[in-house]
Amino acid sequence: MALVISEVREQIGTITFNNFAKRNALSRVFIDEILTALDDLLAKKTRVIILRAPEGAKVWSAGHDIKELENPGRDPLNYDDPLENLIRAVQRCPAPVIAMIEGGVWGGACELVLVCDILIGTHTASFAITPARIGVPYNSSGILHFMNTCSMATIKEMFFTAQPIKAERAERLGILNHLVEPEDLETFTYNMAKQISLNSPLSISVIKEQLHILGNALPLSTETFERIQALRRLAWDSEDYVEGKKAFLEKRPPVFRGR
Ligand code: LCV
Repeated sequence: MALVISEVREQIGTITFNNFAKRNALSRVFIDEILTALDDLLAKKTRVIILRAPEGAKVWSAGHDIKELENPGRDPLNYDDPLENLIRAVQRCPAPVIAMIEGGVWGGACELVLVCDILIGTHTASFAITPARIGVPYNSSGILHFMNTCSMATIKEMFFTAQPIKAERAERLGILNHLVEPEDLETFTYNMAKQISLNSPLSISVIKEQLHILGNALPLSTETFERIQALRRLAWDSEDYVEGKKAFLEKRPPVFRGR
């Protein structure tokens, strides 16, 4: 069964996640299908791309497929991780990508929607970033994506509590561009997509890439980068990461010992 449904209407592409059994957990196979759909839509000169879960979804995406996380002792969010590839593909996509959100957005999926260009959701949308629930370190480019959206205090609360931010607060915090009624979600989203599709795609793609370049323009010395890697190794080498992954697979709360 296809894990994504892709369609085009008046130069507006829609990729619908269709992996409910795993709550749209972003596995390698699922991500490959999303990337193929993205390429196919761009080949068809689509001017706007919408990422969505099926109407009325309780879960937009459960985030990284925990079963596929690297084993403890290795970087679980390394540059070549499939989810990192998807995040970069969305950032580099010349067409604006709109995240149309109903339901919970978990873990790496929260970063995925933050790198989308516009977020439109209903009151069922929520946003949780969860490495602390699994005992993994997040990666620096990912943290920078949060820093480009929210205040440091909001980011610390999200990462430290690993608890969902509800839609109303997410709109106040600038995570959601628009919070709309469920019955208005499609019309509102497609009207905005239509407005964008009538503007200059070249101008939009250049401005999008300028924002991507300037948003990532945070100079780091090599020593600072190496210090960050050493810090991250403390977490991905920890017993806590072993426990976090094991607890998820055993469907029980983790017991972290801080080592
Ligand atoms: C694999 C899953 C998943 C899943 N992976 O349904 O950001 S970081 O650093 O943390 C990064 C590493 C990351 O993104 O980690 C993943 C973070 N995600 C989460 O912590 C969410 C974990 N999932 C849940 O809390 C629940 O599944 C939610 C609340 C999303 C949905 O709950 P619900 O009761 O509707 P189940 O939990 O029963 O899940 C249905 C099936 O989907 C699998 C889960 O193992 C189950 O599979 P089985 O039917 O084979 O048991 N599943 C859910 N999330 N992230 N698999």
